[in-house]
Amino acid sequence: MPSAQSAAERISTLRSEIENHNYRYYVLDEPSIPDAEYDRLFQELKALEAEHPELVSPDSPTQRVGGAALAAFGQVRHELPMLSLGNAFEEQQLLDFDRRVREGLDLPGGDLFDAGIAVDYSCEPKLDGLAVSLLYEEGVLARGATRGDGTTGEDITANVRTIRNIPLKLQGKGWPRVLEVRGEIYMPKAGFEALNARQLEAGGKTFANPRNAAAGSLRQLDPRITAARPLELCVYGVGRFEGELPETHVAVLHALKSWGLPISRELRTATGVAECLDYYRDIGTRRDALPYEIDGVVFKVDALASQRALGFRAREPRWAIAFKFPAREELTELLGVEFQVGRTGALTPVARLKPVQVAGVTVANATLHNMDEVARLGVMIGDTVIVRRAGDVIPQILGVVAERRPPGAQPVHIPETCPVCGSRVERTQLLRRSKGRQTLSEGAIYRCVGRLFCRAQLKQAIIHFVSRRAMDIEGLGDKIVDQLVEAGLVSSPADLYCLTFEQVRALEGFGDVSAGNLIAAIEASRRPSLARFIYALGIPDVGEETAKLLAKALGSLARLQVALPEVLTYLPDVGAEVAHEIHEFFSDAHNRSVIEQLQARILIEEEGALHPDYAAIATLADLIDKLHIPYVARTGAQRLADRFGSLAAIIDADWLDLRQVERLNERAAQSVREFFADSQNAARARELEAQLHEFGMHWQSERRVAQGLPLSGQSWVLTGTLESMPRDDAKARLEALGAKVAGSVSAKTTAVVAGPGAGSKLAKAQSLGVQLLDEAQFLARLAEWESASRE
Ligand code: D41
Repeated sequence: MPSAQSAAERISTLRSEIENHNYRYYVLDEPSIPDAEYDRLFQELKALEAEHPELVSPDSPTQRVGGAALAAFGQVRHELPMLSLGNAFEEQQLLDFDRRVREGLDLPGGDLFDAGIAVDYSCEPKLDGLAVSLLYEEGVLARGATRGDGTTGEDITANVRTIRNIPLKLQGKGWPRVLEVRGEIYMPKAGFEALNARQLEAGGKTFANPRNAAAGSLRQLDPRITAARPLELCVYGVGRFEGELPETHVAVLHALKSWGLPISRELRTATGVAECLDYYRDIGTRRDALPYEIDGVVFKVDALASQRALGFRAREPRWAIAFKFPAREELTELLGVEFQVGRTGALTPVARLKPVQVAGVTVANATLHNMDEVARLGVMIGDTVIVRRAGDVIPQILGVVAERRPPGAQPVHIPETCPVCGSRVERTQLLRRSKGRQTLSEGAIYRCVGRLFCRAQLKQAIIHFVSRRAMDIEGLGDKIVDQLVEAGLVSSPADLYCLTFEQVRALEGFGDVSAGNLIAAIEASRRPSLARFIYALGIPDVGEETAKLLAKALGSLARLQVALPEVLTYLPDVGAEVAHEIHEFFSDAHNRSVIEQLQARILIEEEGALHPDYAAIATLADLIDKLHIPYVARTGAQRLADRFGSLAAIIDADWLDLRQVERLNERAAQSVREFFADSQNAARARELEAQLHEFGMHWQSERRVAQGLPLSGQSWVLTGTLESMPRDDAKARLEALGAKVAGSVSAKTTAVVAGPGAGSKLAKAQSLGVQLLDEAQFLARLAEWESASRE
């Protein structure tokens, strides 16, 4: 037990160590210790502070989790007003700015090619967030405030304390005794995506863009909410200070960085306006790749003496200007909604817009994703909507301007019949599980039931079937697929293999050579691997990775075709929904007949045998669990398995036997009895057991996977970029330790390694509470396990 004295010393050491690691991590971007080590220091500090509450101080790193909620924000008067920034939207406006600067400084003139006497400018990206002021007194964060109207803002001290890259104490020495810094609080793109995914999952409101998300997160009266939001600070200037600072803007920012404050990694100096333009263009080309949203760049006269000489006009400094990028969001009118039919028959609502220029491109269509999205946006035909176009992605509708809804606005309805083939449109069912029971609920996706009778689905199915990663029929592009279908030559993928040279030759645009090439390419695709073939079938939710897994695990198409959905879920990475889709696909008579025709015309290369990795992994408890007996969860299933040892014994068990199962409650016991009293259920259970046997997936009392390797039986997911090694290497190293590396996150996932740029998988892992590791933590663990397994 440390004495109060030594506890105080240790607390102080821990705090400065942690602050120092934060600085290396957030400001220098050079993590100095593995995250696991950081966590240990942090936990030790927390424990010590819990023992000695009198030693807790607001600048302790443990205080970032957010304290008590406020009733309202206080007001803060900025002693030095927070100025606004003038804007330039065109090159000429920037040249005019530079001319005014030089005139103001009495420098001889020049032009774009002859700079005259060029001015040094600092260049920074213009972050799209919220301007704030942070006050450090004696190096300790004393107050945080929003910019407000520039004169008065709101006191958000409790909230800014929760932001990880804001130092609670300044590092190093030489900082002014009083130092007010100014910067932008923003939400990085990845954090924004993850937050929205989380909000959606939790039924909360989503944010239209990272800026709104940052504003909404900062304006929380409860700092614990802010603490859970991925906000960051970037400092771009200094307000009030008492002490010494360097004499140029860039040098000031570097000094701030040395004191632990985060500044832009893109900060540069430019000599003359021509170099400013180079900077603008360079950042413009990298805009999409930056991890945060920017809406332009900011140029500032670098010499502070020149800044003072230039002064301000109204509330704008004469020495700074924002050169904006073209806006990515514009307003326009929603003229109508059409429905596109995809490969699986899913109807996608597509917005028809009054054409509008967005970032230099005319936008007339935008995706609305699905009917849930339509409902979430609350969008009606006739509405004024906010459209966004970024990079190459399909334009999106972000929201509706409610005040501008015209009187005649019409709701968006899903059509009752397919707009392409006239078949019925059905709402998809989602599998859900609650209280151990599997139920179907209404999904957001509507599908045309026409399958390959629907031309839209047929064309998409064939485009997918012939694609490079599927059957890889070279030269069979979308346009030719269209021609083949329209000419009535192809009404299923199987028909491709009956095409003749003469039929192709007769199509518009074909000659002897091209027709011959196409026939040869089709010919060359007649011996696909099982994995390619499964992928080519285009089963909903079965991507390339899942197809490979199914091929490897089951070894034959025949086995896949008859596999019960429960049996499929024994495979890693195959969840109940995917299993359901596979089963549905092969239950469809038309699909079966197309496959039969295909099998007569091509030769699928099958392994035949079941892969040993996937055999003998089932346990009796797993099997019982998969029966989804109401009120019997995984632990209940385990207890039944332990007590009875075989499925037959459980089916035959009477009430007394069941009541004797330790710690199985009465309701569960009752439910088991009722379940097996239904002969269909009993038959289904026996069928499942028989199929597992047939497939060689015998259960054992203990999971065989518990043997040997440190990660046996674990399922890992890698997402985002890894900086220290290619992803394939990481995968190989995990596999060498016995883990499986899966392509998607599920409740079965052991851990997710998330690098920069991680998006939906990270969000899913967070929502499922799956263990998350960053690269540093991952590397540390890998090293531990690898050395353990060498011993
Ligand atoms: O990144 C920004 N959003 C940014 C904003 C920046 N890099 N520099 C800025 N510099 C200033 C002056 C020149 C007035 C110190 C700013 C802003 N102002 C600003 N942000 C919001 C209002 C003004």
